Amino acid sequence: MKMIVAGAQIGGIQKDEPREAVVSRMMALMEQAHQKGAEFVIYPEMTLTTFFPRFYVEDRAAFDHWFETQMPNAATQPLFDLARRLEIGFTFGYCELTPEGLHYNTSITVSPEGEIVLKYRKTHLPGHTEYEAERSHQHLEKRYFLPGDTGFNVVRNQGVVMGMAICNDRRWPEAWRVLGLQGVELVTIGYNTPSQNNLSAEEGIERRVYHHELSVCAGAYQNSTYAVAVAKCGMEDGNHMFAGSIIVDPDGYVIARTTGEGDEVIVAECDFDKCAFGKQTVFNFAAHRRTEHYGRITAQTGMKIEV
Ligand code: CDV
Repeated sequence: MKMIVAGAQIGGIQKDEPREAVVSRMMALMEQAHQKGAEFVIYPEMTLTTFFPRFYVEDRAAFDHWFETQMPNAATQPLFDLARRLEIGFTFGYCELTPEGLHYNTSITVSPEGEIVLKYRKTHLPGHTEYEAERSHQHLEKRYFLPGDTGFNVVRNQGVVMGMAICNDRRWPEAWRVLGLQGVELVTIGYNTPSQNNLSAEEGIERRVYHHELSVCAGAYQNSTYAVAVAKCGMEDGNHMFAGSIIVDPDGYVIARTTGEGDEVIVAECDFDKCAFGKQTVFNFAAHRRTEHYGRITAQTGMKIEV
């Protein structure tokens, strides 16, 4: 089973950029992906807005305008329509405000028929809840979002077992393994990673990009799955986020990568039959996993030094 998949990297989205303008950019990228033969397109985390958790606001409701109460909605419907016309499936991230008033950092997978076939709400929220004066940059995801309540699920879409993770999730092997245990063949990940967001002068952009790539390649290899990680990047409201969008094969090799920091499409032909080899050999979970020794993974959150 072969399919060309596309990563649609998006350059910075400024505070006052309307959803409609962003959706036009997404549609232009989808057209390009289609011209390259792609049947599935992956967009970044929080594709529709600026990465507002870099800003502090006392009354968090003042930021509700960055959330979607419906999906699709008037602004995004043209993207859904185009995808249906081109017979393309896609996934993108947005900020979700539920009818119950709950806020999530969310991603959806949409079939070529325009149906939302899977929703995922970000599990691992980085950063902090309150303004921290000693920090050079704020990262307030914990203030504006609840930890996701969906867990990591998969769906068979276009013949492929697909699952989603969002940004910081890619650094957690637990997320990958939960998807791997469900036979995932394509993990899609959108991200917004600031090039600078703490006080460590030593952690330059090069090291950050390396850790990003290391995490995605390891996750793909250790679960014998394709993975596509796609950035929103470049300068946003005066802040830089790194690019580095990649498509990775089940051996953990990068098979396509972006070269710039703006809107850009990358494609790769994925032969999903290649996922079977690792799943049947080194990572044959049924044959080799030893769950009797993994209790701490779910019983304990933080590190405990007992010696
Ligand atoms: N949006 C994110 O989750 N960003 C984090 C940063 C803050 C480290 C990431 O893991 O890329």
